[in-house]
Amino acid sequence: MRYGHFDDERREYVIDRPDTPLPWINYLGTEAYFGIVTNTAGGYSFYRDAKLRRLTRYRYNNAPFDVGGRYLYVRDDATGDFWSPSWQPTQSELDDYECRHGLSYTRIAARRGGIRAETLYYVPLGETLEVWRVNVTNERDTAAELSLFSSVEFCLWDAQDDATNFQRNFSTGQVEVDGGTIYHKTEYRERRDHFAYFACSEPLAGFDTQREAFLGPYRGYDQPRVVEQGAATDSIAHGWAPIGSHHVRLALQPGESREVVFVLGYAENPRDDKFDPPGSQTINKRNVRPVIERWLRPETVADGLAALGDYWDRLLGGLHVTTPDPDTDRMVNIWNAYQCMVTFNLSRSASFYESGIGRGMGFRDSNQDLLGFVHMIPERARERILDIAATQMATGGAYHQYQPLTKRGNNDIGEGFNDDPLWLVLGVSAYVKETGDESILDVPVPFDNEPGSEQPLYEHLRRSVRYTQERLGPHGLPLIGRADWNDCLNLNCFSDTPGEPFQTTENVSGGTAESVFIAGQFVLAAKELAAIADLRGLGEEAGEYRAAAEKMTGVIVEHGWDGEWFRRAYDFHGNPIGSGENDEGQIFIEPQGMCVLGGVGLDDGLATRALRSVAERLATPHGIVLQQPAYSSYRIELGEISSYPPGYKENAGIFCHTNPWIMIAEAMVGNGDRAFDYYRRINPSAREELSELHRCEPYVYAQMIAGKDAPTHGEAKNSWLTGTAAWNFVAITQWILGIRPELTGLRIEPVLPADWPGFQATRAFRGATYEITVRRGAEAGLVVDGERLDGTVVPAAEPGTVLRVEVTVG
Ligand code: BGC
Ligand code: IFM
Repeated sequence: MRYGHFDDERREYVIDRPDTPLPWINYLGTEAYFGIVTNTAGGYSFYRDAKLRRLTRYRYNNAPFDVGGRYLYVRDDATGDFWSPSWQPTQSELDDYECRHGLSYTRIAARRGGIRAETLYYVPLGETLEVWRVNVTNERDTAAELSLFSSVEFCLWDAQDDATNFQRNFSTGQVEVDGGTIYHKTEYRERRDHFAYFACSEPLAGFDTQREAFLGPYRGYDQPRVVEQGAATDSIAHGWAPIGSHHVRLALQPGESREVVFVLGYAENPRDDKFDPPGSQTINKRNVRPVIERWLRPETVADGLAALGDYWDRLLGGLHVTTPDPDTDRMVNIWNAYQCMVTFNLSRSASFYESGIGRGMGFRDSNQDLLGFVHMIPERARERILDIAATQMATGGAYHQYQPLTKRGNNDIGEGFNDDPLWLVLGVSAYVKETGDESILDVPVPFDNEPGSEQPLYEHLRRSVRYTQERLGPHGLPLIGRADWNDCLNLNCFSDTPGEPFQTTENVSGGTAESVFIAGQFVLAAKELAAIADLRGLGEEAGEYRAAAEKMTGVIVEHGWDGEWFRRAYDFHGNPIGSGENDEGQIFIEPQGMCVLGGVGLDDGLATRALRSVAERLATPHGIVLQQPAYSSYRIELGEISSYPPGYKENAGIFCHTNPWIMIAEAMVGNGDRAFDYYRRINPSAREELSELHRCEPYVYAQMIAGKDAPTHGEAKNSWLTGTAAWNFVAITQWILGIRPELTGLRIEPVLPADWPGFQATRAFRGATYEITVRRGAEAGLVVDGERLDGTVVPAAEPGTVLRVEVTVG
């Protein structure tokens, strides 16, 4: 069953009933000001940092899940009937409802009793504000006297403090209302130099800024007293819960429409120019007033929306494919690319599953997000790489996370996830392959943001690789530390008293447990760095990296091979994990993917055997589970992985991030059928028909789908902010369709399903455009502008050129 459909022409997903199984969300904002918006106008907004600069409030773990947001109320002043044109929060019966989630905008339209209201929400490029454009139409054959009420609930900036520190916060709230604009200025008088504003294009019949006055005692947003009574109270918040609500009266003739614009924004004033007049308690509005006036004008709003469309045309224009599979096309051309951009912007901070008050930007996560994004905005990828690298330590180790606002390593999490540093090599390598910009390698970047410690970025990469080499365990495999990619595989839990294992934060990163996954990742990263070293004329050094990769490959084959698949790890006691010797957790997906990605097992048949084991033991119709058999009970020597019930998350869930590694590995061994089959199993668009089971949005990947051991097998969770987005994009575009940037040019080496006759693609690469046609033929070959080339790499062309590339695959 579906809850909507794709409108590919308009690049929208159209939801046609409001009661989706879970909130189906979208993101507003592309640069600094962001908002989450659900299909019922729920969600919240923030400036740069979802934790520290939260504009609007969200109450966590609420029931229903999706409550609190950018709510409007339409009231028929003749009858007193009022309703929400986004269904929530009044849940009034609607004659019509439609939500269109587009690229960085959402449009929600509804009709009741002959009145239609359509609201467009978006954040204009280059601004720190969001626009709500409401069109109210009287479709009756009689005149209508209506009231329109807006509402937002302000967050007192630090979202964590806002949700907990009531003894203080109930007394700090402050607002100002000036010329119909509501200014939220809590703590502006002392520790803050920023404020929020909420403005309306129409003359007001009234306003409210105190929640209690707007809602009335013991009422929620589903029945605000002010709306019920049809009259605002002009309340001014002193403490308690500042809100913003405008009351506009609309008299509409039959067929008449009225456009009302609301603008919610964020502004900062220089510290020495906060007040007007200086020394008063009144916000200086000189800078912000013209911005507000401009964005309240309908022409500006229309132009801003068009500019946003152009922006997405530009971003998505770099890769366009036409294949025999519409689900592939719409994910590659629109939604997967869009999700990559969103994950790049937000890392893992704010979604309906990430609270925005939890984690910062992940070192590991952001490097992987780059892989799906670098072809769209290379400049921002460059900037991100330099930010991430500056949080690396001189040892080569890395803070696991950093705060986006300060760009500083997050001490709460610290280091010791021993895979972290190697992701930097893979991220930088992807950037250089895409752009050809070697100059980034020479940029001086500090360690731990310490001024004076700057070294060229290339030196950071060296230290990343050395970090692994200096931390090898008893078998010569890399030490795992606190965990590797699998955060929940915590193998350094040991006991001082034999038979009584326990875990402390001191011992988790100090132990001797080893990771076959990191070993595979090391082989991959060392080979990538060797190629970069060659590029820099450091042939000898390149040779050392290749030798190190070869040596580690030998160690993997000797100690990491279990007979039919790659082992996962060795625990603190030296016992293998992910081995036929284990009673549970005999085979894990991660090393089967990552070792093959590193090239391990390609020439001796191990890769093929490992992949056959994946197909036999881990694959399900809903995707490939992380391991089997699931852990049936908690085991302290394995840590958090065994704390999840079987079938969920790292304990044998379908952890979608890992599936593309297997797709890539299958493509590497030439199995296009299996690669594409795995791709389709988790492609959200291909799962649209299963929406009742899948439950998450059909237009973006979720982190996890419940595995076969779970009673809810096939149900997705944690949509949007996941490395799944970038890796699936890489798997389908670079390995199955085979259009792969390399240091020397654009490789085109498709590994297609047998029943595909071919496909077409347009790919921008280093300023040139490649018009690619792939066909089946008896003899494989590559023809560029009529000339046959050896191999499968098209050398980088002059910027501005258009190349016609014809590829024949066997
Ligand atoms: C786990 C969390 C853990 C997080 C850290 C998640 O996959 O479920 O428990 O804290 O990773 O990144
Ligand atoms: O690899 C991690 C990621 O960094 C955060 N989410 C979970 C993944 C697997 O544990």
